[in-house]
Amino acid sequence: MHKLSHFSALTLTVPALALALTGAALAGGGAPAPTPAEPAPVQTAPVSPAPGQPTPTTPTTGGGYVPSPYVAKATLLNAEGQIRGSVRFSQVEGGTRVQVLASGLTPGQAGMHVHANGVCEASRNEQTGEVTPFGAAGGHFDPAGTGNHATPTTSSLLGHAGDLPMLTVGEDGRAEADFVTQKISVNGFFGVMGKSVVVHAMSDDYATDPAGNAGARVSCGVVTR
Ligand SMILES: [Cu+2]
Repeated sequence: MHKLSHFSALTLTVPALALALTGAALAGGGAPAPTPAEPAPVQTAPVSPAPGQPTPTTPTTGGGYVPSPYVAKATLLNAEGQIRGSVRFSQVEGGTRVQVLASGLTPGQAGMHVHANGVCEASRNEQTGEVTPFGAAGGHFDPAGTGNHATPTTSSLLGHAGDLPMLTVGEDGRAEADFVTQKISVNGFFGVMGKSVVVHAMSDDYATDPAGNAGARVSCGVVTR
């Protein structure tokens, strides 16, 4: 790890990313190749637990918020555009804390994922004409390109980073969740900022590609500052 202050590390990140992008665009073009940049190595908490470290299930700071600039939120809307909950992401010791309050869901277990696009519009299949609510949110957030729908504790290098634990929905259609995960961060390579959160109608089997057989997209929220 380079001994950089937070300030200099931050200022280096954007040029490094720009170099990486330029390098990708110019690949094969004969231009001088910039030093390959690893994906956003600074600013974020480790995504994977250190070897031998248990996965924490609660924040280590007494359950309160940890003061941090690394906070993001999403307002969940249903397909009619009505507010149906909120999701808060905060960088805490041990990972990213995710706090969910949701309503208007199908009682039982409901799959919940970070999806790749920060858009909650419907999509339309050009061939069949079929409209998918929140289809524009795309597939599961998978920055490592694993193509693998997996469990909420699978490393994001081996499965979708966006595969979050299911919500448990009461008979009143409401759900609450509060957990810490190491699969995602607020910003950076595994960052949820600018992505979306989608809650589904059915349970997630944590296995079936691409989306765990979790059924229709019931609510969606774009993750913003
Ligand atoms: Cu999903």
